[in-house]
Amino acid sequence: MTSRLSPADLAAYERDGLVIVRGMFDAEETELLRRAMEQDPEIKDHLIDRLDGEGGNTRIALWNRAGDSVYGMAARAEKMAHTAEAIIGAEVYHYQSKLTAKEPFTGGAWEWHQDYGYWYYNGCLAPAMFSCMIALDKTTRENGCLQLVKGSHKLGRLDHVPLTAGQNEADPEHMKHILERHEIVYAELEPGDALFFHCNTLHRSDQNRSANRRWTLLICYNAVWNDAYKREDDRYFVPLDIVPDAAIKQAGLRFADGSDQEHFASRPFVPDVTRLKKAS
Ligand SMILES: O=C(O)CCC(=O)C(=O)O
Repeated sequence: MTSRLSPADLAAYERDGLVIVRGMFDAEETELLRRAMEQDPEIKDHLIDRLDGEGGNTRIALWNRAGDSVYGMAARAEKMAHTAEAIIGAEVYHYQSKLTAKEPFTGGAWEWHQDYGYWYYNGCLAPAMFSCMIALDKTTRENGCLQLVKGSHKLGRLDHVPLTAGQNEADPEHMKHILERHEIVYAELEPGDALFFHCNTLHRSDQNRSANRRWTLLICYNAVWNDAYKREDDRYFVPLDIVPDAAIKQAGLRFADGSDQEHFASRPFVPDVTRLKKAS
């Protein structure tokens, strides 16, 4: 096992629902990932504008399979896969990857939500899932770094309500009380740092009003035993072909090959959270 989490890191993750690993990707690996996100024609072709309803915009690209590109290798590398297995305590598969690109001055905000507030609707029965946010640029309070509510993964899955066409938010009434009782952590990261956070950890981010770009790559894993029961959402179990860490640098600036091995998505998944109310 080449998990990058020490027993103390794992204990912190269990307690707080988040942990940061500094330098998860070294300078060369981070540069390859950054340039791939900037230059890969498949990423460019699948960029979607995610408007925040307040004039801001995050450009996102989403894909569901870890392929042979350099960013596929990052998701398949032993250091990521074994860290994921240590967090989940079982075999994992790649659930989704996402570029969230906040440009200077215009980058959009994200309101408080849990990823499991969305993923539950993909047919994953348990919150045995998490995200890893890899900083491609320095992330700061000024350029809209991720904010997380420490320990909120222990609150369970909250109700989410519609906010904009592309965004649901955690029940604002509960949020008011949660924020009175819990600390907010600002995930200020250097390029190559990785933030691991539980799928029930509440998180949000501010608009980027600064002159500095804030691009991050999110790689998400699910427990194999928690495979989505829905097949139409394209995030069901496909074995994770784990590769040595060296495969990232060996891939160099290898882009997607155009065969859609990655299963790029054409739109974000935003569940109709009013559905159950309508049915009753
Ligand atoms: O990139 C960000 O600031 C937020 C991303 C996020 O919350 C998500 O993808 O669920």
